[in-house]
Amino acid sequence: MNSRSPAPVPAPVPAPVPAPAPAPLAAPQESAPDAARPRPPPPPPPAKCSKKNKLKRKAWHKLSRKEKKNYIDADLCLMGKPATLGLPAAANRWEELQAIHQIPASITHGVGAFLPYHRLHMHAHERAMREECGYTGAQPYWDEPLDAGSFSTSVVFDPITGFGGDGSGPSNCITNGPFATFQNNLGPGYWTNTTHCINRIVNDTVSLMSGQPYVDECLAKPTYLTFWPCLETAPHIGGHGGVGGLMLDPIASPGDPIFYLHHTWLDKIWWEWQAANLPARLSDISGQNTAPPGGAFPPPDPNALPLFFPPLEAFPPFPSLVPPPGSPLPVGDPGNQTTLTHVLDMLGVIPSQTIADVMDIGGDLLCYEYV
Ligand SMILES: [Cu+2]
Repeated sequence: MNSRSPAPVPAPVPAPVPAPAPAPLAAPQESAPDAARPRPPPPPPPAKCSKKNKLKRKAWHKLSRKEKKNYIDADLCLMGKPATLGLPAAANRWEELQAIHQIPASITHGVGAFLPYHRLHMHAHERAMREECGYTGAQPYWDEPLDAGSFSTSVVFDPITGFGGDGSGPSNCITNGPFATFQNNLGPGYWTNTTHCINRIVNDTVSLMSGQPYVDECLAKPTYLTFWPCLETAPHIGGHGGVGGLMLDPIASPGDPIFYLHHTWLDKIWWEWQAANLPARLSDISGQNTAPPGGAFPPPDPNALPLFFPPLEAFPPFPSLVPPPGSPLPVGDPGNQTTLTHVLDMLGVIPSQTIADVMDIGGDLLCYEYV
């Protein structure tokens, strides 16, 4: 199903000219013809995903203290690693993962690629932690219905074992926990990119939209075309608006490490929906590639459960979802219909993939399960 190659493959090397017998004093390396240069080793064959090697993604509240610490240490490790890709304002590896959300935000929200894009983004984060910071666990998720209506007392905000608590003071900066001193260089919004703290304005009322009735409403939808806008509305806004502050910035929200727990939760719901009708839902993708005018979120369904929209004045006004003129934007699909061949551009942070590559979480690319 991987019609695109997942990783840059070295260009084919011309057939080597029969080499002369090894000479004791070879010509200096730089003057050797290309064909005579040592070849890079071929990339290892992709590991086959099996029940045994699937990463087990667990709920945050079920992790041991040690597992929580390992996860947070891996985030801190990424924050301490230099950036190498030249993405605007990204000063460390962790912010490169934020930049791949910020730069294409207008074509990854309010569109059919919303869920596939965020699935791959979660994988990019999990993979960076494991491959670059020695993390051996999987990406955990926030089981949000447990805390719906009472985010302020959630274990995720524990200052010792979690991500630190609510913000305070004029800028609503968080004041405790492992990220209290982190200075984030991206956002707010597009390209404004000023250095700021991680801030939060926890809102228990808005967090009601993370409740089980909203999840169940979405799980009952018959098609991706109705499921995805449902999920992007209440459960999605419940997490972003319930935490508030940076998390409520639709463009730069991965500046708060909680983002990854929230979007992994949404990914779990999507997988639950897919798993309820396999294999049909491994290829059910649809939607538009351009967000509707007026914002990323689809209009609320008048027959749906009540929506508690976050107080927009609690954060500097949302930047327009339209990126500044001249911004380079990757193109996912020709035309305005989201298809399986839609390219999810990771801007070099990890290899880009197609939507087809991420439809199955138990495929060779992703290879994880929710437990
Ligand atoms: Cu997003």
